[in-house]
Amino acid sequence: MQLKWTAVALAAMTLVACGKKEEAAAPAATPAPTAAAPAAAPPAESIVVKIGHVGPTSGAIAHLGKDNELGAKMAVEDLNAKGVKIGDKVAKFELVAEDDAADPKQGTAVAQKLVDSKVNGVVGHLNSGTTIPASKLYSDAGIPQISPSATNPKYTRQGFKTTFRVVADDSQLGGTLGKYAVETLKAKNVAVIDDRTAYGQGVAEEFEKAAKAAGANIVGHEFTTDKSTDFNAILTKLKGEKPDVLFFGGMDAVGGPMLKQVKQLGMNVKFMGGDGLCTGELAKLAGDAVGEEMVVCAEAGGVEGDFKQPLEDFKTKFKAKNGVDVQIYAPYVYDAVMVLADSMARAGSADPEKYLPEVGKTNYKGVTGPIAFDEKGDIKNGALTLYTYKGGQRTQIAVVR
Ligand code: ABU
Repeated sequence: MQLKWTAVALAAMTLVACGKKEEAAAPAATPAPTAAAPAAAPPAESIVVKIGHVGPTSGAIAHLGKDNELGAKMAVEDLNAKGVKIGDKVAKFELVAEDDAADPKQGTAVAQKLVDSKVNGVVGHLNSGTTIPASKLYSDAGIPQISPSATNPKYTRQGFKTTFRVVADDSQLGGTLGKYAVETLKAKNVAVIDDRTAYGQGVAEEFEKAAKAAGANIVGHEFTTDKSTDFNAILTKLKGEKPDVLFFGGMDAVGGPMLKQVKQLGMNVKFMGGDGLCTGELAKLAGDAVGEEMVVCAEAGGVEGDFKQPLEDFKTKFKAKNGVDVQIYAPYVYDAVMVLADSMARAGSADPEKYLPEVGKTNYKGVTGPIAFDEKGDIKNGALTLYTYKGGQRTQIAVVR
């Protein structure tokens, strides 16, 4: 029986279930036997389903890793509260959370740990630089992996059957932002900086390609690292080229301090970036330098119409439960866990070999919108949400496809 997971997830969140009616097979309460009624069937046998989650919960982007991990924790709690049957057994979901510190070596070390502990599926990692090398280990072990945030296209283009992604990729992010810089912001001269990570370099190259194709001059492309704090030399060099737009390929932990130095140098630019920049934390990291509509960035997902309310409700519940706002990808992590559970329920098995084919057939309405995968494992018809910052708050500009 195919469980309708919109109902499962959203009922657990006391949300409207988007028209889905079928009930999850929650374990029934066992009534006491009476003289008039025969004894009820014994409670169904249970199985433990281990969901591995990996993100950087230490280091400069720990705020993002923790955001992701909290999304996974909420999904597991909601699944257990609802009660889910896989085959004829009641599933008890367990979260096995690991920290990769956004470091590729630590990423493969913890991936091997998850493989050795025989997790049934993995959600993660957060960074492309950790997700791509780790994906080989999960693929060799036949364990389905869904990344909620790694956007480098290579992740799903390695020929592995086990790799899936619930967000758009860097070609969409960089491509859309490049076009937006020229067509909407009317940029003529564009400068680029990237942090040389799999994500930062990839998204910056896609941005540059699209901006150039739309007619912009690329007046400079400089490089930094994901640990740098002083950007004066490269910013001074780029300032001399008088760019209208400065695009940064990298994460908020570097982008925030960079933005402060852009302001100190008196550079008159729109500061653009991909999803790694586009977090709630950026306003804190950059302080006043985040400016009023000076930053334009994009999240690699987006909802419209009837799908807006479930996402808003998720964010409200997240805040109430965890005392902090969603940074960016917690709802995508939540949905990725639900997609694994949905696939197991449809397969009637949590054995990775048995349920992996069902992941590819996913047709799930989550809190981040409809989720189905193409032949590579990428989300079909992925959206982006463009944001700016006003009054220190991340503020939506538009959802684009
Ligand atoms: N997509 C931005 C953050 C994660 C990554 O792809 O490295």
